[in-house]
Amino acid sequence: MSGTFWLTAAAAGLLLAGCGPPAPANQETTVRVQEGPDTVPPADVSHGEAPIGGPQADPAPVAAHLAPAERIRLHRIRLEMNHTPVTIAPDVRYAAWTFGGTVPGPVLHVRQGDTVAFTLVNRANIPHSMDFHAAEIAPSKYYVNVMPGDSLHYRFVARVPGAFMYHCGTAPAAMHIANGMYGALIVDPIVPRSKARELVFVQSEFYLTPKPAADGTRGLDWERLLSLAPDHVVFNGRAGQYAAHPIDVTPNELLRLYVVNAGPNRTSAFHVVGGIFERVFQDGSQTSPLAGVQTVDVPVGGGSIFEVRLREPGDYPFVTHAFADATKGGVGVLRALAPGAKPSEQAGAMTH
Ligand SMILES: [Cu+2]
Repeated sequence: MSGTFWLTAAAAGLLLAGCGPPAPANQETTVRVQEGPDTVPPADVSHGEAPIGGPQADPAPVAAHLAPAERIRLHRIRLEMNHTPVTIAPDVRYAAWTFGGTVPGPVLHVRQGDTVAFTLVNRANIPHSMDFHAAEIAPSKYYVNVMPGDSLHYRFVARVPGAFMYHCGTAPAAMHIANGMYGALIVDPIVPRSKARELVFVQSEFYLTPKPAADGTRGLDWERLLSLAPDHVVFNGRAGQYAAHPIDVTPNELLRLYVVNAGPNRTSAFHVVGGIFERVFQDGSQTSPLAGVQTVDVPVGGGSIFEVRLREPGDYPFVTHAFADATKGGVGVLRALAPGAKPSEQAGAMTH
C-alpha cells in the first residue's frame, strides 16, 4: 500500500471525532488522511505486525527446530567463512559475511562438559575471527584474526549450560556482526531438561545502504548502524518469516525457546502474546529461573531460555515488545493446532 488512504465520510468522522463536526452520513465526501502506519488496516490478530501466512512466492523459512545434541563427548566443528548474498526480507538481498554461507550461521548443539574441537577456515578476502561466548579461554590466544586463505584451530570445554552467542570479533565488531557473522551454540545441562518442543530464535538487525549495488544486493550503512536505526529486525535472519510461515505446535505442550540476541545494538524484549512464561533461564543461569513472567529482556550478546505452554488452539505471535523493532520484522507466530487439525506449512522442518 502506498500513497494516501481514503476514508468515507462516516469512517473519517469516527477517526476525526473532536476535530470538528463530521460530514453528514449520506454525503459522499472523502477525507485525505496523512500517510502513516496508522492508516493501514490493522491485522486481525493482536501484535500482527507482519502478515500471517505469506504468499507462495515467499522464500522458504530458516529452520527453527533444535536438533538433538549428538551423543558424543568430542565435537569436531569446522566452519568456513565466506561472503555471499542472503535473503533478509521479501525481495531484499543482502551482501552478507557468513559462517557457513547462512545468516545466522548453523546452530551448534552440545552437552555440558563436551569438548568442542573447532576449526575456522577463512574463504573471504578480509580477516575474520570467532568468539564463542560458551567458551572460557583467552581471547588474546584464540579470538585472533584469521587471514584470507588461512585457518585456525582451538578447543574448549562447554562447561556452562545455556544459550550462547558466537560471532566474529574482528574490529569493528559491530560491522562484522551487522553483516551476518553470528549464531547460537546451545549447551544442554548434564541432567537433561524435561521433554519439550525446542526452537531456536536468533534476533539481529540489518542496516541497509539506500540503494542496491549493481548485483541487486544491499550492503551495510555504517551511519545507520551508529545511529541505531535498523531497516530490518529479524529472527533467524529474515524479517517476519515465521509470521508468513507460522510454526505449528500443540496446545499445552511444553515449548522451550532458546533466544539469542546477536544485535549488534537492540535489546530484545522477548514476549509471547497470549502466553506467560512458566520459567525463564536467563543466560547461563540454571539454578534460579524466573517464574511466571510476561516479558524478559535478552541483552545484545546474551541468550535466555523461555518455557511456555499455549493453552488453547490459535495463533500466538512472539515478538520483541520494543515495538519499533517488531514493526521492522521482529515478529513470528506459534500456531497451536487443535487435535486433528491440518498442519500448516512446517516452517521449523525446513532448512536454509
Ligand atoms: Cu568477521
